Formats: sequence, structure tokens, C-alpha cells
Amino acid sequence: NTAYEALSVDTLTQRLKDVPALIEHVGSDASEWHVQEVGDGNLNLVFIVSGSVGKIIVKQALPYVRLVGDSWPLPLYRAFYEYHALTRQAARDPGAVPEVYHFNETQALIVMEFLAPHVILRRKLIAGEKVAGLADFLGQFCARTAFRGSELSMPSPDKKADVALFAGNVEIPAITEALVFTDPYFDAEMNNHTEGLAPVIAQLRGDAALKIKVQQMLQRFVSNTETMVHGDLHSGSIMSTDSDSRVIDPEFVQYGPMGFDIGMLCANFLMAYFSQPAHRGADLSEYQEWILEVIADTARSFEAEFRHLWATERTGILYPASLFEDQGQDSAAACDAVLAGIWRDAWAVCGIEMHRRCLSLAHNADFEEIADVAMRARLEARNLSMGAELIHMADTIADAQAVCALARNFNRK
Ligand code: SR1
Ligand code: MG
Repeated sequence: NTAYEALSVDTLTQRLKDVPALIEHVGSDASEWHVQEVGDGNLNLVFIVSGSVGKIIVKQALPYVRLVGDSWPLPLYRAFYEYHALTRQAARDPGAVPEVYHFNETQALIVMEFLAPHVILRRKLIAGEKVAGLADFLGQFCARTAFRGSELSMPSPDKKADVALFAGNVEIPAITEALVFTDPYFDAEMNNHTEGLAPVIAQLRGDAALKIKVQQMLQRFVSNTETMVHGDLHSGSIMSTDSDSRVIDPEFVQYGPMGFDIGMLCANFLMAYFSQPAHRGADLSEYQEWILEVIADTARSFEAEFRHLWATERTGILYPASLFEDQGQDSAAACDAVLAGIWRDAWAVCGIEMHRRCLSLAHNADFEEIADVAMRARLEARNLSMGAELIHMADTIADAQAVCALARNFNRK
């Protein structure tokens, strides 16, 4: 149990050569191991270790925000929460997340399955590649984790214990509270934005009703512990082949509103949609329509799976069957009401995520890789305006099809 020390390409083999999980999955002859650091995220070290048996991923937390440097310290304990999130997600949606082989709390290190030939979904979306089964997979993942992590399914004492456990993850949700819900709406120190966006930013920041709605959503995010959310479910947290997908990287886990993950996810598809004119050629509109189809089908799959779990797995304290069926009533209306609340949160979160990726610290490659600044500003402005519309209309949006129709309108502006 030696003190924490960040791994490097040069030290990893020596330090991990006796760990049984690596011997099993990489090979017993450590002199043959090949180590590569491939982390391109904002926070952690990520290594691929290859050997005669196969490859594994070693993910290690750094004691600071990698994107910013050691001026922004961040607790190592986030690896503990990520590990526990992965085990719960694996139980709640088997096969949806990489298998964990080993966890070392002191070293803030998780050894897990190497996914191949999966690549980060964001890269596929920028490249205009389709992924079969994506919407079904994501809709089911969001529904299963939302439902099975809540009192709709969990015994109340287990749920309370889990909420207490994850409540220790303080600084990571604080990043979301600031970067996602707050910084975009004022001139925060770490903000940056594309030149040319000043008029639309002035409009957003001058809209008091909008800021009230965002703060109401932040209040729900910090105080509503409905279920265990992934907490950072963007297209960089999904790895896909042409026909298989997995969810990775749940270090932003917390107990929060059921609509949080699916809202953030839809935002990232919408940003992929709005950025496409800068990335695609002749098949632009066909690919953009495919992205909208993924949004609509993800929503459909989410609802179908949620209703299925409602009918077959409602074993918690919420909406017990005895309240309904005993009197010959159908609980479907109650399920409709729960889903309506989830979507109200989801569309508000969706709009907020669309704002923060263009206005606060951590932008996304979909827009950042657009070299033509004027074009980037035009596409980001469409995205920002639609985000505002979603936040304002979150309570009244009929369904995901209506969101897709809205996106088509903003895409023409
Ligand atoms: C300082 S961390 C910035 C962002 O990276 C993560 O992936 C989260 O999205 C976070 O908001
Ligand atoms: Mg991440």
C-alpha cells in the first residue's frame, strides 16, 4: 500500500507487473509488455498495455485537472466513485460498460477491458459514420440505470445507503455545478468562446427568465437524488464500432434527476447535428437526418424500456402495485406522469449542455475542430439559440420528434 504516485509509460510495467489481472489479461512475461498513454480527456491518465495474451486499459486519476494543470487540484477519490459506478452500471445494464479487472484505491487506478475495435463515438459522428443499434442501446442504458437506481426498484434502505456513499463525491459534481449550470451565463474567468458570438451571448445573459430556469434546474441537480446518474454522458463517454456500443467513464457519477443523462446525451447529438455542415460533403442532409433519427429512436427506446421495467420490476416503495391493481386500476397513467417529469428535466439539461460546450471551459471537438472561425460561429449560434428555446420550452415540448423539428428550423437560420 505505497503512497499514490502517477504512472508513466516508463514506470507502469515495473509497478504493475505482479498484479494478477494484468498477468491474466496481458501476459505473464512483463518484459514483452508494450505501454502507450492515450488519454485525451480533460482529467486522467489512460494507458493501453499490450502483451502476448491481449490488451487492457489502465486508467489512473491525476491529483489535478489535466486540462488546466496543477493550479486546479482535484481529489483522487473520484476513482473510487468511478469504480463503484461501473459495478452498479454493470449490474443494472449487463454488458453496457467495460468489465473491471482490478481496482487500487490508493493509486486511484482502475484496470479494465480494452474495447476493440471501438472508437470514441464523437469521432465517428464527426467523420459521418453510422452505428447500428446505437439508439436502442443508449435508450435502454438510460432507462435501466435510471429505473434500477431509484426507489422504483431498489429497496429503500439500499438506496439511502448508496446515496450516502456517493454523496462523498463532492468536487466532481461541483465542476458540473459551475461549468455546466453557472459559468455560461456570466463572464466567468475560465470561459472562452468563438469570435463572433457576442450578440447571441448578450441575448442569453440578458434573459433573466432563462437564467431563472437554469437555476431551477441546478437546484434539482444538487438536491434531487432520484437515481444514480452517469453524470457526463456525452459522445466522448461512449465507444462504438459499426454495430456495438459501450458507455465508459462514469467518474461524474452522483445521485441526481432521472432525466439528466438522457438530456445531456441528446444535447451532444444535437451539437453533432449542428456542426455537420463543417464536416460533411454531399451526403450532409442524409447524415444530419440520421443523427435526428438517433435522437428520436433513443427517446422511443428509453420510454419503451422504462414502461417495460415499470410493468415488470416495480419492486420499490414508489407507486406500489397495491395502490393501483387492488382497485382494478391501471398504473400506466402514473408511469406517464413520471416520464413527463423526466422529459421536463431532460430537455432543460439538454439546452444547458448545448450552451456550456460553446461558452464555458470544456468545449467539444464537434465545434472546436472547425477551422473556419466565421462558420464555427454561425453553427454555434444556431446551437446556442436552440439551447435557449429548449430551456424555455422544456415544460411543454411534446416529444423528441418536436425537438428534431426544432433542430431542422434552427439549422436553416
Ligand atoms: C474540468 S473538467 C471539464 C469537463 O470534462 C469532463 O468530461 C466533464 O464534461 C467536465 O465538465
Ligand atoms: Mg470524461
